Amino acid sequence: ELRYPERLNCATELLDRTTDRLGADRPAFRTADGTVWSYGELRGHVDRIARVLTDELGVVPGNRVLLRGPTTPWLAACWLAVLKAGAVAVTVLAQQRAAELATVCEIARVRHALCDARHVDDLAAADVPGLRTVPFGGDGDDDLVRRAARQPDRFTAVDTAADDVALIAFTSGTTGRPKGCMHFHRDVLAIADTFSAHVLRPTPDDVFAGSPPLGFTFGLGGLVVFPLRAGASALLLEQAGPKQLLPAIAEHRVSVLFTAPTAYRAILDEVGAYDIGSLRRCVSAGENLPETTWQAWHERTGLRIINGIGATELLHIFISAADDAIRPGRTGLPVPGWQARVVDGSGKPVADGEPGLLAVRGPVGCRYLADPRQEEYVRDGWNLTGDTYVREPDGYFRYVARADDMIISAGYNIAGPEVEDALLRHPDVLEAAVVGRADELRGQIVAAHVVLRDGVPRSEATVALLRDFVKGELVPYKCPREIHFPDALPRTPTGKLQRYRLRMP
Ligand code: 3SK
Repeated sequence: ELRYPERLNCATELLDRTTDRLGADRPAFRTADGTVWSYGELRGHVDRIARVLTDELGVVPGNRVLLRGPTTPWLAACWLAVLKAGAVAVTVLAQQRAAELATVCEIARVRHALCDARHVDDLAAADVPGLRTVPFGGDGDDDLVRRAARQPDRFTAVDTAADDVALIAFTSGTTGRPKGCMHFHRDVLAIADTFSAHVLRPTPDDVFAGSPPLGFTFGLGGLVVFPLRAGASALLLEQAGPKQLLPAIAEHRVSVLFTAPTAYRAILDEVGAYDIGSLRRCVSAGENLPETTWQAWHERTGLRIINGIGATELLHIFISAADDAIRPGRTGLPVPGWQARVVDGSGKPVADGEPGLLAVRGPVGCRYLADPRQEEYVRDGWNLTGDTYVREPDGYFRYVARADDMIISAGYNIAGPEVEDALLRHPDVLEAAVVGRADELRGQIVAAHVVLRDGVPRSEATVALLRDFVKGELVPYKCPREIHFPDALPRTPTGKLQRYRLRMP
């Protein structure tokens, strides 16, 4: 069981304790252009920003401060400074637009925003009453970086309680009004002391990098919390698409990679052209990792992807496995410190091998900010993630589908991801999403949306080829009755597939 002192400031633990333990000269953050911030420099920036917050902007403990921008050391420094000042960081994505920002500010009662100077327009357009926005990284005299440079470089962190709120992370899911998930100072350390400590087991020499942005807790954990807790460094990439990842890994000797299954597939064909010998950990989360993708990556690189399931509600990954414990096609085992089971609609555990709802509990729990959906997510102390899973007799957890993504066709239950995995085994298929579409006769039919590799014709012949292929892989009732060939699949800014858009007629 994790034990933390009653008084705890997670930013002090991540930054000051690590600096005191390992020395101020070690690298903390790197950027693509070769800039390196040591732990000592990072601490100086963070303390000066914290002083601007408290002494110039009048931020007091408990105030909510919005943070918005691409993945940069300045954004990460602002996050740490807000926490050191005892305020609450409200994280959003740089891509989120005015209407969504206005909703987030209203729900979280945000009065201050620290925003990358290149992204202030949408925030201004959100027209939040009473919001004071301070840009950073611009050339104005009121820019946060300039203001901070005029401050002394030491700030004594506010004496927060371990269960004071540190972070409000928003999840919009794939549709619906955004929900703010409140997380305590101790929760931030708990994700490092469970998933990172037990599965990644990082050392101070590790270099972390990846594609999820800091406004998504997958990225915040993987690129800030885990490296700082371990005294390691992180390469913070503003552009972290498939084109940038491989050259960045090669040039900066990245050893721990965080990205999503789509990115692993997208970089597969290019991977042989780069020296990625520095990589020792490849983490995949944010979406189901098909076994086909795991095998293809393993064949090309010799590396075993660490699969994981996490949630904004629970901050980070709670089921996973590393090294010899990895089973391709399975998510893994509950991370030490976490418990997981599969239950029916009334919360009763189902037998191993039977599909049901995933229920988890551990050091971090879901706490929606003023949202009645809390009662649906947490039942009897267990968090219901909305995923259908099977616990196999050996204790491993296997993903089936999102609970509301099961397709029921002519009385058969069909899991879209199983059909997607079958389609992905065909060499012409780059991406696949399988959903149920309403049908008078069968209730639903299986509809596949397939992104083809360059040069493959979008023709009836390809439809027939893929249908025959799936029939050879799966029982025929799972074969898609419809196959569409879009240019790309609809995704949220964090890369999650928006299946509801595919279900629309
Ligand atoms: O939403 C997710 O899938 C996720 C995965 C890993 C860590 C955090 C999150 C929110």
